[in-house]
Amino acid sequence: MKETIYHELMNKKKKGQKSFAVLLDPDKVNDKKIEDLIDKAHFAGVDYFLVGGSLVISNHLDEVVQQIKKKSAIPVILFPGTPSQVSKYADALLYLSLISGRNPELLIGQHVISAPFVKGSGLEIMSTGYMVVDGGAPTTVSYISNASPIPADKNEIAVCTAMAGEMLGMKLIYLDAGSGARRPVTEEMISQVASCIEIPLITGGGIRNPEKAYLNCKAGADVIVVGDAIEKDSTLMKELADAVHASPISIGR
Ligand code: 1GP
Repeated sequence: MKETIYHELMNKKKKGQKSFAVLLDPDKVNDKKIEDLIDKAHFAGVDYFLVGGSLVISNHLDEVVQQIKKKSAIPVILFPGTPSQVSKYADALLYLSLISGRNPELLIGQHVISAPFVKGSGLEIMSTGYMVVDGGAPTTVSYISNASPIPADKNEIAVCTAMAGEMLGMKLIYLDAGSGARRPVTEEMISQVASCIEIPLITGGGIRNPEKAYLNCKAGADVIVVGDAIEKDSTLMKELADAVHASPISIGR
């Protein structure tokens, strides 16, 4: 199985380099918007595009991915809300298991059904322990997943969940407060989780400004994902990317 992007993420982690990923929801972009986002992403030095959404209502995932690939060398990583969100034109897939929830379908059930299809896609598959943290309001992901998020102040639950995910063989942990979260995951939770795992840590959900992106990196996040804030104001992309790339190696790690 391919491991190109994962090797890159691990190498960056060893060197303390942080990555900035822009999340595109295929339901919320059109051709013109994608072109604009790609131009801005090149200018900003964005490391990855994540493509996906909790609900993909439209049917143009392939077209969105192909359009990005035609114009850009920035790797495209799928972040699927459902198993059908697979496009062979992407570079990699976050193979998510919702380890913060207790919904067996999202832990393993849907994976069993889609396994031959996913394997046949030829994508680089990165198994990801997906952890949803309470972001202050019900988000699409918590509603769709029918699973309670980890309470925002229960750092120890987040730590134990991430540790279990790593020991089960997951290659990445994604701490997510959900798209447009009122309250993003706290630096305290990020720092505690990061100090207990050796695999790369992705954080997202409600990150709206460069300061928060920077602080998350300082707390130990390896990849910062922003979707909603950039959808509302794409000029933020450069400042966010600069903040992530300027982040120091997190203390003690
Ligand atoms: C959502 O982590 C992602 O699953 C990104 O969140 O859209 O709030 O930036 P935002």
